[in-house]
Parts: sequence; structure tokens; C-alpha cells
Amino acid sequence: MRTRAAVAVQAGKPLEIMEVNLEGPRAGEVMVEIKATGICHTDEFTLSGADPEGLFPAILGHEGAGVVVEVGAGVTSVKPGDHVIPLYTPECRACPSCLSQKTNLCTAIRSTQGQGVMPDGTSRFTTLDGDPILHYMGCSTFSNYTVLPEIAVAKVREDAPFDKICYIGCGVTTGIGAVINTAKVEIGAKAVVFGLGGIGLNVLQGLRLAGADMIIGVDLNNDKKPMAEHFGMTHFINPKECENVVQEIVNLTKTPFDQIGGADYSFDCTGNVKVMRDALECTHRGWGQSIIIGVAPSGAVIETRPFQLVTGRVWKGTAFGGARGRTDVPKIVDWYMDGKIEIDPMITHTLSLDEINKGFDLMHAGESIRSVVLY
Ligand code: NAD
Ligand code: 022
Ligand code: ZN
Repeated sequence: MRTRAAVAVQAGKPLEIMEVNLEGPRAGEVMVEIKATGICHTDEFTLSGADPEGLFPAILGHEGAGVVVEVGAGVTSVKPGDHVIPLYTPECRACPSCLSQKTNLCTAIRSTQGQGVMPDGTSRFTTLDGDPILHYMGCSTFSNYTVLPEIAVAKVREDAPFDKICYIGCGVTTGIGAVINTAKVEIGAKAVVFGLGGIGLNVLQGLRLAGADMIIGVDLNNDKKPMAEHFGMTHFINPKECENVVQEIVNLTKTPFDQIGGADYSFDCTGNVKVMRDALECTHRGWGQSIIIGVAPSGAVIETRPFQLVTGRVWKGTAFGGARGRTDVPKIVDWYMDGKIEIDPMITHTLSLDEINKGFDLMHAGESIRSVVLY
């Protein structure tokens, strides 16, 4: 069939909106009509050419929601008409990683996904001239119709609005999951969130959900303050307006009884390796945990003195918030529908597919939290 897609033809060039050919789903695959997709930093990172693993031409996009229209042979867990969210971290429930119950990083289709092809080694997309176009993160949600492995879709309830739940396909789950799954924050905790963009705001609401007491937000941009307060931030620090962020946080978290000070948990949502160091070092001696969520530039290295770890601080990282997509994503959709979490205020812009490059401009200008494309 033919479908409309925004194609990343070459690094550093705007996406080109065009008709492409899409082959039907083969065994173990499903075809999904994408109804809405968010534009996330990783799409920009790849399109810019800064991602050394980025391949072209490709159809980017990994934060979508839509409806199953056709299933290939042997598919049992979804059927045409089901509402789904594509998963860039699949969940096969059979590989050593899934069975370990210690990680969400399913390895069933890892290598082919990274090469931009389906598990059988081929692409379903071609140009109208017949040249192959690659998939991206196993999702390619910048196409109106796409094909995914069955293990890379989460079936969700049908009354949830696509234009909001698409954000659960990356940002919402990453931020909330980092708190619940990776850090396992407990009631009464003191936490710090570095970077109050689309991910940081979701960490904030995860912390509120987990019952954290003190939720300190750190951002270079004071304009981020009102929205962050709305999502649960109790204290704000602008590093440009204080001498030493680490000391500031340590002082803020001291009590008459505990004069050591330090956060129980911190989260890097910036991707800046200097921030990552501060995030570790502002945590409490003996038990503080710092979770890296931000994706650093290719080749970047983190530094700290081993003494920081020897004295009990813990450095962790998280991919997709440690969430097992097919199991956890439907629950997060329920939380949204039950009003436990909020998404609507974070979707600051909605665009048509023809306007998708505007979404990247808004991201560069720091004007958007999330731009969502509606098909
Ligand atoms: P964003 O651009 O919306 O937000 C980043 C925020 O950090 C901005 O508000 C900016 O002002 C602030 N900031 C920048 N430098 C800072 C500094 N030195 N100190 C304090 N604040 C600073 O980005 P986002 O959408 O929130 O994404 C954040 C990061 O999370 C990105 O690196 C993204 O790639 C990553 N991410 C990771 C995963 C994962 O699974 N690990 C998933 C999604 C996104
Ligand atoms: C999503 N991300 C950032 C913004 N939006 C993001 C980027 C990378 C990862 C997770 C989220 C990530 C962490 C660890 C890995 N990836 C490796 C997983 C593995 O090897 O098992 C990652 C993922 C997918 C892809 C590349 C890297 C890909 O499909 N190309 C999950
Ligand atoms: Zn993303």
C-alpha cells in the first residue's frame, strides 16, 4: 500500500513529506495506523547527524499511538481494531533479559532494530521508485501507517485519546518509570530533578505519585518554574543564581538531626555530563542514588571521585524508565485516564504532518515541551 510519511533523507536536512510504499505485515508483525506521534530529542539527535549510529534514509519517530489494521501470520496478542502504543523497547517475555526480571532491555530483536530493519533483516518501506527506506527504533511513527513486530506494541484501552497517550510511548513512561521502577522512591523521600523539560516534568509527577516530601527542581531557565510547580516541584534552584548547586542542595536537605544533608534521590534529565556529576554528588552520603536519564553527546564521559561511591552513593541509568512495555504501558494509560497523572499541559503544540519540521524548530528554540503531530 501507499502511505504518507516524513522521511529523513539525509543528516542535517529537514524531513521530506512524501508518499512511500509500505509492505503488509509478515509473520509475527502488525501493521498500525498511527493516529498521533510526539517529536522527541532522539529524533532530533538522529536527524542532526550527531548520532553516529543514525542511518539514512529512514522514517524517524518513536512516540506514537494508533490502531492495528492488519496482523501477520502467528500473531495472537493483538487483532485489527486494537489500540496500541509502539515500543522502542520491546517485551518478548522469552529472552534471557525478559526472563531475568532484572531489566527491561529485551534482546529479542535488538540487532536488527539498531540496523533499521525488521527481525527478518528487511525493511517494509520503499520509495515510490523502489529504493529501501529504513525503520527507526523499531517504530517509525512519522509515517501514517507503519509495520512493527508484535512484541513491540502495547495494547491499550480504546477510550484513551491518541493525541495525549502517544507521549506515554516515550517521555511520560521514561520520567515516571525512572522514579517508580529504577529508583523505587519511597514515601517521604527528598529528591532533586536536574532539567525541567519534557522528561523532568514527568519525573516530578512520578515523585509526587511516589509520595516524595521535598522535590527540588534545577534548571538554567527560570521560565520552567511555573510548569514545574504545577507538576509537584516544591523548591527551585537556578545554578546561574547560586554559587554552588551541590552545596545549595546539601544545605536545603539538612535537618536539625541530620547535619550531613544530601538528597535521597537525584535525576539527570539534561544529558550534560557535568550536571550528571553534580547530580551524584548532591545525594546523601551512605545511601543517595542518582539516576541518569539524559542521553549525553556521543563519546562523552562521566567523572567523579571514587570516594563518592565508596561512601555509599549509587550511580544508575535508565532506558524507557525501566518499563516493560507490554505490561507497564497499559497501566500508565489507566493512570492517565483515572486522573492519577497529567499529560495535557505538557503537549504545548499540535501540528499536521506537513508542519512536522516546525516541531523540530520549536524544540531548538526551547519553546515547546512536546509537539504532537496529528494524522
Ligand atoms: P528538554 O530539552 O525538554 O529539557 C532539558 C531541560 O534541561 C531544559 O529545561 C534546559 O533548560 C535544562 N538544562 C539544560 N542544561 C542544563 C544545566 N546545565 N543545568 C540545569 N538545567 C539544564 O529535554 P527532555 O525532552 O526533557 O529530555 C531530556 C533528556 O532525556 C534528553 O537527553 C533526552 O534524550 C533524554 N531521554 C532519555 C530517555 C531514556 O530512556 N533514558 C528517554 C527519553 C529522553
Ligand atoms: C528515547 N531515548 C532518548 C529519547 N527518547 C532513548 C534513547 C536510547 C535508549 C533509550 C531511550 C537506550 C538506552 C539503552 C539502549 N537504548 C540500548 C538498548 C539495548 O542495547 O538493549 C537504545 C534503544 C533503542 C535503540 C538504540 C538505543 C534503537 O532502536 N536504535 C532502547
Ligand atoms: Zn524519546
